[in-house]
Amino acid sequence: MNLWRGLLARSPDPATLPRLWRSPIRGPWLTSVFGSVLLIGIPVEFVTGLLDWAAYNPRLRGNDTTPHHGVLGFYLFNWLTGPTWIFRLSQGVHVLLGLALTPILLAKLWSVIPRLFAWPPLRSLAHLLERLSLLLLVGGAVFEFVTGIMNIDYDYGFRFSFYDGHFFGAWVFIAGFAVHVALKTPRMWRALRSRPLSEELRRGLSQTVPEAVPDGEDPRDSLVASEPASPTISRRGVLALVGGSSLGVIVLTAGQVARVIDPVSLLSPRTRSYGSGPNAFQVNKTAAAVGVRRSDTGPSWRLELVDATTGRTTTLTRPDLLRMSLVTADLPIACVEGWSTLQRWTGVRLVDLAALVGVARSSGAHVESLERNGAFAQASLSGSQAQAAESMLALRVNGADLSLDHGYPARTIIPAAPGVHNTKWVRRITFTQGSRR
Ligand SMILES: Nc1nc2c(c(=O)[nH]1)N[C@H]1C(S)=C(S)[C@@H](COP(=O)(O)O)O[C@H]1N2
Ligand SMILES: [Mo]
Repeated sequence: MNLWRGLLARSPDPATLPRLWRSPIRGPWLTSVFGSVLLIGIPVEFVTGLLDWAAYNPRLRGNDTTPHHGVLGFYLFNWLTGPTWIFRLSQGVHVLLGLALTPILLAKLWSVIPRLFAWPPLRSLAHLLERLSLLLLVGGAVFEFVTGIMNIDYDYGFRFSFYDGHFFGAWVFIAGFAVHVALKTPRMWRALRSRPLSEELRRGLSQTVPEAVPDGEDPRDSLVASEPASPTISRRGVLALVGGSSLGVIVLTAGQVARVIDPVSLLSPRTRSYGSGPNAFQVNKTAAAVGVRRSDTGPSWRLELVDATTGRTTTLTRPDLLRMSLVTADLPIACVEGWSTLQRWTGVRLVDLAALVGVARSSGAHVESLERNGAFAQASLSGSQAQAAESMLALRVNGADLSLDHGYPARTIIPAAPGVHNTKWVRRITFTQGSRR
């Protein structure tokens, strides 16, 4: 109690704080405009994020990079094998929208910053709970945006797994978000109705005056500055600035998702050149980076096929594989880091490989790489992925042999799956027998 009284006694002169935050355009209306965009955008981020996580098939052996997810895995379902662009879409939306929302999130935080320093910090139990939800909300938002952007940027500067952090962070963030929405939506509607957007867009700098403090609101609790400075930018100017930043981010980043506007994709770390020719497209990890040697992939390379139930095993050389009936399909690689690419792959169907060890209906497959320790050196596939007509062990791309960096001698290509399921430098595939009816 003494400590509390001491803190209150030390509280800064109430007259000095408002002077720090004097922008005349701060107010419930501006905050609500940014808030309404986030109100739509954040749930889309949450849903596409959960879909992306389901796409990893975290229940299958070796795929679960997020242990102890417990009840949070309640919604998991078998990821789709078509349409083939579906993961490209959900992942692309997640990354692009997340980047586009970043300037809006920053603007929203700027617009409420005086409230984050409100004094005294705690007044009642209800007030305490609201501040706690704000901690989850603001902390969660900043954490999710920072880890997401770092991941897109190849920058794994944090000590924990990106999957674990981004996944658990999303649940913390959405909890704070839900409380915040429940508390603030009525106020948001009122504020939005107080100044129609069309009218506001007609007001230039000279007509930019502070908002009125809403009826019944203590001026000390208001977003409206108590001692506003004269305006240096109109509200429509701020909206243009923030909206323009979002559009700019989309234009500069879309290249790595769609590769339609390569030369301007300045923000995309993956649009560096990969030379020319059939194998000139993104490489996630090079053979050298993961210690796969050319000698392991030469004539001595063998593909091992195993029936997990009977233990039956077959080995094949690359010429053996090339003599089998081959399929060609245009399939994307869509990486969680936000880039995707569509290429023409040629290889042997996984169903034909399963048949070689006597598995007519596989309920799953486990694919292992020559690579020894990497997190993506193996992947488990669901039954529907193992049986999909387009799932293949690719040997060639765009009419040429795979390059070493794209997985020579052979790699899996799974329709509609996240990039990590397209294991490079495959050495063994173990099929599980499906239950016979
Ligand atoms: N053995 C092995 N396979 C792998 C990876 C890896 O690091 N090692 N990376 C995966 C990831 S995350 C992606 S997005 C794709 C990228 O394929 P690419 O490098 O041919 O474009 O390969 C997948 N297959
Ligand atoms: Mo990836």
